[in-house]
Amino acid sequence: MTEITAPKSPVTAEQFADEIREQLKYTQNVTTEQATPADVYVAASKAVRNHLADSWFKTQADTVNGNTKAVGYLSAEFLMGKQLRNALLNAGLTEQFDKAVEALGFKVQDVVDAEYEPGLGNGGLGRLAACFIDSLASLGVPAFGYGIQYKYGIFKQEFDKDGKQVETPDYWLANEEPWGHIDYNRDQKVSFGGKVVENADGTKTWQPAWSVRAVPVDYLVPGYKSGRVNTLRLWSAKSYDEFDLLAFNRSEYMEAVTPQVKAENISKILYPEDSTKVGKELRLEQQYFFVSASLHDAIRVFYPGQDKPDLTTFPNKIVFQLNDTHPVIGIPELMRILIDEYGYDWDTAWSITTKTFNYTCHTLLPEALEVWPASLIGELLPRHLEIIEKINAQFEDELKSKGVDKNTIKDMAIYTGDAVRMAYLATYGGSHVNGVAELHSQLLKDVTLKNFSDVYPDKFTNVTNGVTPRRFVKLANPRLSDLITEGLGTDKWLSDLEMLKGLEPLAKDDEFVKKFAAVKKANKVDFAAYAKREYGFELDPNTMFNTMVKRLHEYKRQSLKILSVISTYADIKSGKVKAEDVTPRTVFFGAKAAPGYYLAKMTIQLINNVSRVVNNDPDVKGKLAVYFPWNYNVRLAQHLIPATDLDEQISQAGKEASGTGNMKFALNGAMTVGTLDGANVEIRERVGAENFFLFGMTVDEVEKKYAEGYNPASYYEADPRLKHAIDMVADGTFSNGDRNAYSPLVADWLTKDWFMTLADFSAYMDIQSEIEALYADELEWNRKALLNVANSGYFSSDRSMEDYLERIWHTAPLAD
Ligand code: 26Q
Repeated sequence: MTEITAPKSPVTAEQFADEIREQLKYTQNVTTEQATPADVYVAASKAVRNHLADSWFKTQADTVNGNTKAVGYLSAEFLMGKQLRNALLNAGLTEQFDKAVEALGFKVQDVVDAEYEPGLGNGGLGRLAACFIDSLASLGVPAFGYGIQYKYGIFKQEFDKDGKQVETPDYWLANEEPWGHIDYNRDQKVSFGGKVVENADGTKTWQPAWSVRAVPVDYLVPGYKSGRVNTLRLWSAKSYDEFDLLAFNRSEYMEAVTPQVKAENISKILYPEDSTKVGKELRLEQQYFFVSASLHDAIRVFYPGQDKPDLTTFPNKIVFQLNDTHPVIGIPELMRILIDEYGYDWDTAWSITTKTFNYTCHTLLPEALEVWPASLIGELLPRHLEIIEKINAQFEDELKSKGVDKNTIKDMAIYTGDAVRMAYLATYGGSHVNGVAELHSQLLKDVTLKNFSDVYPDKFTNVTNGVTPRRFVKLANPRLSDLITEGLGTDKWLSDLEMLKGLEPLAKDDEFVKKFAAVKKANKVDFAAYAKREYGFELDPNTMFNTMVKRLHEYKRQSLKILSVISTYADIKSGKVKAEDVTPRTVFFGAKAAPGYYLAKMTIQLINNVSRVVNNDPDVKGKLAVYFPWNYNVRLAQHLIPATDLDEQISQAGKEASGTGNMKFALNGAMTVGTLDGANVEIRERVGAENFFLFGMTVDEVEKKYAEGYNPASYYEADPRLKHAIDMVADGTFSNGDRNAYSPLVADWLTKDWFMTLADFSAYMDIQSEIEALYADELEWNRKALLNVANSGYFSSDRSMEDYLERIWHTAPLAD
């Protein structure tokens, strides 16, 4: 066995400064005098990475040699956020870094600002994956994150002069990126197309038409105070033939690079979330690409140098979690590997495969469940289509033998002859299926996957999402973190978040509540400075900061929020509410819309134009302002969440699987206005109904209304506030008199309104009045906000991971 050295011991600030100097000199090749903040950022990052190297090697060795099963988290998205501050925190080098940078003659802020955030995810699902791998490392559980190193992440969002969203490519690798290490020597070959031939002995051979080289880029995932460093392995697609020499000799330059372009296209771009079916060939190529490479990689890691490994032990070595349906092609791929590459029989292969995989569902919208045309799978992965057909046949037999009726069997088909339903394949091909909040998991069982839960009730479970307190409290909100530590007399809460409960008695202590209020105020002042610097906004930190940040989607109902803002604007302007009765408010929106999502993009345009009109109207100055900082990302979240007084979680009940922003806001001492949806339900249960602003229809009421036949126009007619707000959108108030600018949006509200924004409007306006009344009492507001913090410890992703360990993965941390 190789000798594993102990982790590098912490260093002094002087020593760390020397390490940065050394990196500057020998790897950046600049003198300290020549260096820019960006050079220092790269040098310091590499120095921190070096500090983590020994722990990384030791964790890898223990993972392979230890007797604990590892976790493989397969995800098309990892929305990591910036790395430097997090790595410093977990390496115990924060103070040394701050002092060293000063000693080198730089400003800490400039150095930290030089880091560019990788946007390798769309939103909740990708950020959840990042929180989970942070928590696994912090708990000391051996784990691999497996995904794709997209060359272009989620698009950069800008707004044009009309307030429309403009998407530009986000080339995040334009400058040196010190965190990922590309490992050309641990590559994998991934093949596509061609045909399947039957051999004389009845076995099958897939003869693919083309192959791609999958090269891993490794990111270290340091645990907080665990001494463990796990691996995030993101695959990058390269071509085997750099260019086609034959074509090149004929001087056909463009043709010569075609195979290279085709191969490298696979990891070129992240699909911007589209909750409707997008049957794109490239998307399937991406999914198969990273999943095939990852499964082969796991075999390489756990059976090093073995030609004929005993893969019946594979499920004891590693358990794979499928993050939504995106990696579900892994099920037929593992079957193929076991049967075609290692010669196992079908039943043995099936037994290994079903023990290896579990599936997490993140949606309730049936249209968001992936379904692939069989013809596409047949063309791209002909052997996999055969395997899927056979899985489906076996499944039908199993259902028959269980006495399931014919029609139900048909409804449950994994393979319909035309299409492959990935969620069904995942449910049958894995051991467990989980939703991401109690309500969501219940609805999965009762509605979305009801037939499956009837036949396989034991497969279904819940694991409520969580967020990492290291990034979203400690790093994002150092003031609150210090106050919590002061209140609890220890900082152990950062790895045991339920300890926040100890703050509960302090909610009775007015002095402590005042300190808590002062933290929020200081964060708002900070955010105002940040927003001035980054966006040129002039914010008033003496107003209520009211925030709605999340992807733009009809079901999330940004429309409800903007209609209420319009209504408030109209009331103040007309003098209907007296100036002295208005609670001054600054409303923030942050949201990207999928580039092809017409109504979502129009909603963005409307919000921007409401912002323009309201912010320039002297009649409401100091009372109401609306800001839409563009390009919402993890960095902006870390600045805005700690500065927020009131958070909006106002999706139609039964549509938001969980939400994780809601948890981040509660942990940072914001109050929530929300519906009984997703994890809101559990947040409210924990923080107490009296500390949560609930409004709107429940899931049952929504269902009833759909059944009765929903008529949005009747709500428009019944509530004059709503009518007036919609009329203002229609009459050109927010489009320089153009009455057509928003007509598709207005028409949708009045005739369809699928997510019942109009039906919930009155309740929403009423709760806003209650909110304003409470906000007027600063001490009471902050007492309640503090109780939100004290009772949100459950929403740590450490707890989520413990639930997965117990309910799904059946594994444990490594021994020391
Ligand atoms: C699918 C097919 C083709 C192209 C893109 C996609 C695609 C990509 C991303 C579909 C969905 C997503 C992302 C979904 C997502 O972020 N869901 C959210 O997951 C969170 C974590 O569990 C929950 O908190 C949110 O409620 C849920 O909306």
